[in-house]
Order: sequence, then structure tokens, then C-alpha cells
Amino acid sequence: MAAEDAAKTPPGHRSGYVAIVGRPNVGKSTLLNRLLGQKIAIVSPKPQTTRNRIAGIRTTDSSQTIFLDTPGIHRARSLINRRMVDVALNTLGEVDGILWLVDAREGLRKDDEEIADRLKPLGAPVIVLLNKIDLVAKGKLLPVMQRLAELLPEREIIPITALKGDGVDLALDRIEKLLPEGPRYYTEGEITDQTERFLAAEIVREKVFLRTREEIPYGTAVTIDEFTEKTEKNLVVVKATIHVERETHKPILIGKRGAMLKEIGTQAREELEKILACKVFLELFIRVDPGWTQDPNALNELGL
Ligand SMILES: Nc1nc2c(ncn2[C@@H]2O[C@H](COP(=O)(O)OP(=O)(O)OP(=O)(O)O)[C@@H](O)[C@H]2O)c(=O)[nH]1
Ligand SMILES: [Mg+2]
Repeated sequence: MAAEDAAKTPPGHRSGYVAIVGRPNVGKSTLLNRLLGQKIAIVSPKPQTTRNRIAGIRTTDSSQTIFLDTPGIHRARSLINRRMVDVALNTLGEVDGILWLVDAREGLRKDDEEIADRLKPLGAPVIVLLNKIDLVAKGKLLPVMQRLAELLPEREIIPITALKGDGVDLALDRIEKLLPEGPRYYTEGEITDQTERFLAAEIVREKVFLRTREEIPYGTAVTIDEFTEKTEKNLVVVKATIHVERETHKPILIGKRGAMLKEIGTQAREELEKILACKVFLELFIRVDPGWTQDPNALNELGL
């Protein structure tokens, strides 16, 4: 942190790290984006969308919270999924507070009970956020809240709609109170620790998740081969490779006369242009990397 920022930290300023954890697909990344008022984490209706820990920084006059979005915690069998769950579990030990998200529509599952057991002995305070209440009749919330209170006694439970923002201000108020006194770690304009390269890869991956089905999205990874800023033209040139796990996935991803790949490319480019606030030239390649999801070295290269 720059010295002048430290000097600017007002008296009584609070700061710290807050993990967002829960089963896959409960709305963790949607919540992160909502807390920041900006999309920095990809979201899809499919479970296991998030694979890495993603920091989102929220700075106010009186506090700075570094939210850590994590992959969904579940009983994972494959190597990639085990690594993803480890990312989430390792985050728990390093934070000042934890937001445990549960899905009000789906109710509590075995995985939620196991997460509660993991959270119980931790030192960091836990706030339980009952998400997606827009999808549930009010009368059905009470039994879920009672069960939550049994699973993790004496923690505040806040019903929210991450998608639309209901309950989120109340959650933010409680979160700020959890934070210890401390300085700003990041300057005011910083919103994430992700590089633009990583973000570009994630946006492409999101479009693949949104467009493909069954095992295809889970066998897909995206790497950036080139990311060149042409400042004089207000343009960024991005070349990205979509890695697929099987030879048979390649034609599916390309689609009839290239239609699928073209659509993925167009959607990703349009969104990147908004995020980067410049024109983007995006070129996509597909490469078959047999069995990469079970290969420790391939996973290491992807930060997993
Ligand atoms: N109706 C409704 N849908 C929501 C809400 N929050 C999230 N969703 C939807 O739930 C789905 C999963 O959201 P994500 O934010 O990707 O969930 P996640 O917990 O990050 O999922 P993983 O990264 O796969 O663990 C998406 O289709 C979201 O639009 C909500 O409050 N209401
Ligand atoms: Mg996510």
C-alpha cells in the first residue's frame, strides 16, 4: 500500500477479508457481483462454474472489505473438482468473516450439513445468507431458517436475493461490523485482484458454460495466448484457446458451419468491450487436450 493511502485512512477505519462459501450454484458469484455493484465473477445456471478464488474489493469511507468468492463445496470425486473444493476450504482459514450462502429454493442438502460442520469449529464469525428468496413462498422460509439455526446455532440468518439485491444492504451492515480495525489495503479504485487476461479467459468460459450442455462445459478450460493493448486505436487484441477434453467435443463446440463458436466469440467480445471500455478483437481457437481435467500439471497451469 502506498504511504499516502495509509495516511488517508480515517480513524476507526475497518478492513478485512470475508469469504463467500456454500454449495455449488447457490449464488455466490452473483452475490459478489451484487456486493461490488459490478460484474467481476462469471455466473451460470450450471454448478461448478467458479474454479478459482476471486477477490472483489469494496471500499467505503469507513471500511474496506475484500470479498473472496470461492468454488462450491461438495463431495468431489474428480481431481479438478477436488482441487476446486480445496480452494474453497483453504480460504476459510484465512479470513476475518464468512458468508455462508444457502439456496432457499433447494433447501438444505447433505452437502450443506457437512459445510455447517466445517464452519462450526472455526474462529471466524459466520453470517448465514438464505439466498434466492424470490423463488420461494414466504411460508416455506421459516422451516429452512429453523433447520439452519439447528445446524449452526446463534448465527444471524439474513434472507436475501443476490440477483436483485433484497437484504444485501442489511448483510453489508453486518459484515462491516465483523471487520477488525485496520487500514486500506487497496487504493479506492481497485475492485478486483484479477488480471484483465484472466477476466477475458473467464468471460469466454462463461459463454461456453451458457451455450453448451452435459459434460462439455466441465471438460473446458480457456487460456489466453495473446492480450495486446493498442492504445492508439483504443483496441485490445485477444487470442484465446478453448481446451476440450475429448476429440468428440471439438465439433460440438464449433457447431454447424462454425455457428456455435461464432456465437460464443460474439457474446464474449461484446461483454469484454463493455468491461474494458474499448474495442476488442477476439480470436478463438480450440485445442483437444485429452484428459486435462485429471492431469495435475494441466491443473497447476490453470491455477488449480
Ligand atoms: N432467482 C434467483 N436466482 C439467483 C439468485 N442468485 C443467483 N441466482 C442464479 O443462480 C444461478 C447460479 O448462480 P452463481 O452465482 O453462478 O452461483 P455460484 O454459487 O457462484 O455457483 P458455482 O460457482 O458454480 O459454485 C445463476 O443462474 C444465477 O442467476 C437469486 O437471488 N434469485
Ligand atoms: Mg460461482
